[in-house]
Amino acid sequence: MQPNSSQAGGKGECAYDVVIVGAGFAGLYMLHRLRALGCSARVFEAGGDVGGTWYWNRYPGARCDVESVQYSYQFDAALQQDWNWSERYAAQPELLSYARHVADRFDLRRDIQFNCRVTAASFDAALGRWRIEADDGSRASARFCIMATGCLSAPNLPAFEGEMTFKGDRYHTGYWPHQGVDFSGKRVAIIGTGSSAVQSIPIIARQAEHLYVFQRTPNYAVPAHNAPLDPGYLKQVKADYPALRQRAKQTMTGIDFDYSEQKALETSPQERRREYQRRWDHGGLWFLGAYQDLMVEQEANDTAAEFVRGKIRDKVANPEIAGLLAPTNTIGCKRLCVDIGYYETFNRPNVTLIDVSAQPIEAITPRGVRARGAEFAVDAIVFATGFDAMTGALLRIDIRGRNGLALKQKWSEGPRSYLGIAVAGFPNLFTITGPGSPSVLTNMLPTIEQHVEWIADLIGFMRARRLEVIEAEGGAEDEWVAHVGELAGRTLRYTCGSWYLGVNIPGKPRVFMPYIGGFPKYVERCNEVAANGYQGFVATGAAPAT
Ligand code: NA7
Repeated sequence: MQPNSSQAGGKGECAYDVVIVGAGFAGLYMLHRLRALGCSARVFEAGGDVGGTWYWNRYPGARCDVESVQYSYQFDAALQQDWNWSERYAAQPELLSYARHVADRFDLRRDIQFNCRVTAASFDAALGRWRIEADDGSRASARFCIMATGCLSAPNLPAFEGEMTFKGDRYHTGYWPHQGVDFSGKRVAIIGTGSSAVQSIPIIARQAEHLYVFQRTPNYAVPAHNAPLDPGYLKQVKADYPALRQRAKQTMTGIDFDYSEQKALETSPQERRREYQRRWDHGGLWFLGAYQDLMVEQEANDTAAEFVRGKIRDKVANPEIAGLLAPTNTIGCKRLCVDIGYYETFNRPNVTLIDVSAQPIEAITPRGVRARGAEFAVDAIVFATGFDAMTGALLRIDIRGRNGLALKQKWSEGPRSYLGIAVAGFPNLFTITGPGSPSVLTNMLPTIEQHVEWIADLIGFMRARRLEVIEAEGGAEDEWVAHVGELAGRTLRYTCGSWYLGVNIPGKPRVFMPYIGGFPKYVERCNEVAANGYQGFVATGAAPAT
């Protein structure tokens, strides 16, 4: 079906069945599925190419923390068989090549408009269509608007006094220069010690003359044991792919892990130590699968946390620095980091750790960073300060539903969504991996695929019945929001100042945003809703002809 430039919109406005915002892994697959339905679709992408997260996050050491063979699409068996991952955890350039390969393989680029940031989307109730505006002057209208804007795509730049006075170079890990940065011979400050910092610090430290790490909260990291993928292993995975993907779908995280059914508190200290060591030697997020009570019982969690603190003390030569690097909060409450030589980096003579937990950074000065009463003169500052997670990318767009209701207003006390996919008052708008869905607590690729397929099925259902407008019911939304909140309150993930709770952004409502009930339960619920004729939605047909 071809877009029509005069159909429903004003001058210069193209009309489509669907507009998709974002050409990351979600937007790419959504476009592919919609084409199969015969829909006309246009993707608007702020970046200059496909890839989303992996287009922007080019900081040194950026790589996925889920093994590549699982952090990949499964919708196309031939793609899955043809693509060869080179490392256990793919680095950003390889992930970006993969996204590009998918775009080319399925001829997706012709429906994607690059370098075009969507600034506004509003629902025209009279026409039953969305009107979309972008910063390059593009205008479009569409029956459906699908937000594939990512969960960690709106960089967080905290306000530091004097920040603009700094005379050197400034970088944010989530907005890294495409040509890369050479820190050789430079004095560098890095602010933050989350996943992005944990990945980049060892590499920047090897280049820089001196690296100053400003740490507000220490983080737990488990070793990646990254390595090139052995062709024999890859062959074995490919032969087992259908079964592997099925097994993964049965786990809480959507990752084919060995999750223990045992409880830490019912296991002897010697046995526990053996199990933690086994998982430490294996590497990666698998560590937290050691016992099923780790994220529910603080006492159980303490045993895993203490094991990791012991490893930090073993790795870091200076006991005072080891003490500062050792977290005291719940392990897994903030996102567990997967590292390559992070703690060992603090044994280098050219790395200084500055604890800003009790006294915040005082200011950025023309020469560097002032903290703890001293000025640290540097040539460059790296802000590894994370993202306005889950809601940030959506709320940076002026999204308006029925009667001009702004999403920002609707979500002023925290995000409200039915299944993390649809919002009452915002008909025909869908969010892929939105707040209220498992998203960031799971392997993003299968989670994205499940959302894309569910939304495509819904659109197919509507087209088959000549339905024009569908909207989540307020009651269904309320019930879902309450369910998501109730589940979150039962876990230890609720106990620390994480971005899952919005604590990293001043003024953001403290709401645990992702659905924590696990991938299988979530999928079951989505399937039930669909099987019951999209229960919790109201659909109407015969909107005025467009
Ligand atoms: P994160 O995990 O949100 O980390 C941001 C870091 O920046 C974290 O250590 C913060 O400390 C620190 N931060 C933020 N603001 C400040 C100020 N004002 N002063 C000092 N330090 C500050 O973001 P990442 O990019 O590392 O990772 C995001 C996700 O991407 C990650 O979870 C993976 O899923 C992939 P805090 O902990 O808030 O005290």
